[in-house]
Amino acid sequence: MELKQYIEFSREVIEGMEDGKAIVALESTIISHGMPYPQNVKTAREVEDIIRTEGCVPATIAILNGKVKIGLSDEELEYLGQAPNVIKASRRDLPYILASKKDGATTVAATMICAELAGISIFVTGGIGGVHRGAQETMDISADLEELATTNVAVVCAGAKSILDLGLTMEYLETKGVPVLGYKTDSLPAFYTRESPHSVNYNIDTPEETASILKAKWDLGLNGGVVIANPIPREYAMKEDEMSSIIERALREAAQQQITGKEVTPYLLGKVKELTEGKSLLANIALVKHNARVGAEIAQCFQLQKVRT
Ligand code: PSU
Ligand code: MN
Repeated sequence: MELKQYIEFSREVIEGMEDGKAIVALESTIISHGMPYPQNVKTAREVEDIIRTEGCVPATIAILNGKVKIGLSDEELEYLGQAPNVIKASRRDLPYILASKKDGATTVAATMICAELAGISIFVTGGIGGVHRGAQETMDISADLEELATTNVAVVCAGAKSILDLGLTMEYLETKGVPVLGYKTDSLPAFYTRESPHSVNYNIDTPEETASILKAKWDLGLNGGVVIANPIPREYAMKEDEMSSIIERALREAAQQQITGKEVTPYLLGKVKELTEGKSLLANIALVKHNARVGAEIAQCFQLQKVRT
C-alpha cells in the first residue's frame, strides 16, 4: 500500500505483465546525462523498438514529478531528453527526489532498485559505474557496485569504460559475490573496445545458458545482481591506443578542474565525447542497441524458465 503511492506503471508495461511477456528495464541517466539531444531521445526510442521486435516489453525507468515511472510515454521520453533540471539519481538521491516531487534520471543503481520493486529481473544499459582510478585516495567507487551486491537484477552492458580502474572493479565485484559473465567473450569488454587486459569469470554462449545461471543464483537465495558483459559490435569498436590517450587526457582535466562526487562520471563521459569528435557517440548508440537485442533474448529465456517451474 505504502509503496504504491510512489510507483506508476505505463499502460504498455501493465498489459505486457498481464500477458505474461518478458519485461526489460532501461535506465534514464544515459538519456539525460549520457547523450546529447536529440540523439538521446532517438536512441531511447530505437532501443525500445528493438526490445519490442524481440517480443519483449521495454520499461524505461525514471522519476517524474516525484513518481517512479516504470515505462515512459513518448511525451515523457521527449521531456526527459530536454529538461535541464533532471537530477542524476542514484540510491542515495531517491528519497529526496520522491519526497520533493522532482524529476530524476536513474543510474544503474537506482534503475536496479526500481526494477526490483516492479518485479523486473533483466535490465539493459550501456556501461556500469565502478571503482575509479585513484580510488585508493579519493574513495570514488560507484554505488552501482553495492547495488549489484544486493539487488536481484541482471545488468546487460558492454562492460565498463576505462575511465575506471577495471582491475579494481573486478576485485570489488568478486568480493561482493557478483558473477561477471562474458557474452561470447573471455575478456572483460571495455565499452568502446571489445577487450581489456582483464578476464570475465565465465564465457557464456547462449541466452538459455545465461538465463539458467540467473535462475540458479536466485533459486539458491544468493541475492544480488549479475553483470552480463556483451562486447561492442566489431564494426563500431574503437582503437585501443586512441581511446586510452583520450581517457588519460579527460582524467587529467577532471583532476585540474577538481571535479568530485557525482559530477565525476558525467564530466569524464562529456570530455571523452568531445575529444573523439562524436565518434564515441556512434559507438555508444551501436553498443546499447546490441545490448538491447541480447538482453531481450535473455529475458525471453528467463521468462520461459520461470513459467516452467
Ligand atoms: N558509464 C557509462 N555511461 C553512463 C554511465 C556510466 O559509460 O551513462 C552512467 C550510468 O547511469 C551509471 C552512472 O550508473 O553513470 C554511474 O555514475 P557514478 O559513477 O557517479 O556512480
Ligand atoms: Mn562516484
